[in-house]
Amino acid sequence: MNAVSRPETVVRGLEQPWAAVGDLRITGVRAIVTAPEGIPLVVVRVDTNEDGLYGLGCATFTQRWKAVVTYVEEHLARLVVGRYPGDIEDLTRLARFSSYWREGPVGNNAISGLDQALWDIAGKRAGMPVHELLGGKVRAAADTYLHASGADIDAALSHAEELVDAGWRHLRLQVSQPGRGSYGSARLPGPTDPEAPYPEGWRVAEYLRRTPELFAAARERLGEDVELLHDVHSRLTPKQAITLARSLEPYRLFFLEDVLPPEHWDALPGVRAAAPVPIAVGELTTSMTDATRLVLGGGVDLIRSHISAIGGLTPARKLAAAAELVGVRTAWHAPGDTSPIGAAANVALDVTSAAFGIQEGHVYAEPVHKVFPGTLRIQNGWLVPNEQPGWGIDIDESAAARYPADLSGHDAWAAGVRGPDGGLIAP
Ligand code: GCO
Ligand code: MG
Repeated sequence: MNAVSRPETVVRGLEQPWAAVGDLRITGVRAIVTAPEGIPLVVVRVDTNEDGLYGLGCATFTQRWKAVVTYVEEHLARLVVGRYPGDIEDLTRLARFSSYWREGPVGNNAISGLDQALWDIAGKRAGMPVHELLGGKVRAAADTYLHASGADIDAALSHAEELVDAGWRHLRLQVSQPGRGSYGSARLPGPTDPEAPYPEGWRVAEYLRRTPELFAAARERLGEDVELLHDVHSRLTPKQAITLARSLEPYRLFFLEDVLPPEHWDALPGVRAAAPVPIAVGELTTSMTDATRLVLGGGVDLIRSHISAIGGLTPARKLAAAAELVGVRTAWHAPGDTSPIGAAANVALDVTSAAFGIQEGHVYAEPVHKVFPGTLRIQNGWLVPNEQPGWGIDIDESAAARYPADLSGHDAWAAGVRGPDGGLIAP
């Protein structure tokens, strides 16, 4: 057994624990924040002592991106600098255990950035795309869904028709309602109830009435073939969720998302058993424990994790394997607040997992492609992974610097959903 090289830069007690393969070492870990679409994206870059060999990983937690940067640069980097970058599992476990109180979205996003960067480095060293490191394809491409919405039902369906014409086979439909709290569609000006203590309050009764109307009109106008999805966005009680699901039965939804907030996920098995539509939950999972309980607990038909919020590719591939074993399907979260690196990690899972259900898609604006050369482009509704080594995506840091991030506007919206009585509603 050759002597273990113990470079000085590693935190005492965290030296390379076994003989590393050769002299390759991590020399730096730093976060890069950029907002080419106005949405703060966080990417971690891991540098090594091999000239030109570095990796990129997604650590995007839009609402608390400053905390993630601090976690990466002040806490995480020192734990892994000096280590051999091939020990991905050990390095991410060490990163998780080192905070003692582990899990949570800030730490998991930071660790995801490290994790996905190490997978990128592994692919570059092997000369293989990440999906081949994961065992290779079980499908050529990932089918995607996009968001269609409108201030009223007609506008939402006109948007949907445009996306069908552009090649999408799966559409998430959302429609506004008066007041401040509409999710996934434009805010309608004006009060819902001028006499109410909070005149712009979001009214659940109006939502429960308007949503089946939207889908009845959708089937009328779009026909039976298109797959229709809807995001409740954590707004209902278990009974309201069952009422909504039953009202939507005639319209054959592909999935009904986030029917309950995380605080009430224990009620999901009962809701799912009573709901005549597939239930998709999970973007709000902030630990592997949460996500695994959803997959194994009988509460979901599709798991929706934002994979950087559960720690990155390494945990998410285990979650996909668990889903495969129990007949749950994957539908990874990936709207605009997922970086192109994170989107590529989703697709690597999509094309290598038999549990694939659907992939949330986002059509990145051109500035994103300038900042992240190699960003995947959805073609006719399909996402095909790069065949380049690693992710096949780089970052142009000077371009990234042209889009400084401010504090995300989404947190103002997420803290601003109130009912007519003024009470805060889960966003
Ligand atoms: C979705 C999500 C998003 C979230 C957003 C939070 O299904 O895509 O619900 O729309 O609201 O990612 O930052
Ligand atoms: Mg959602």
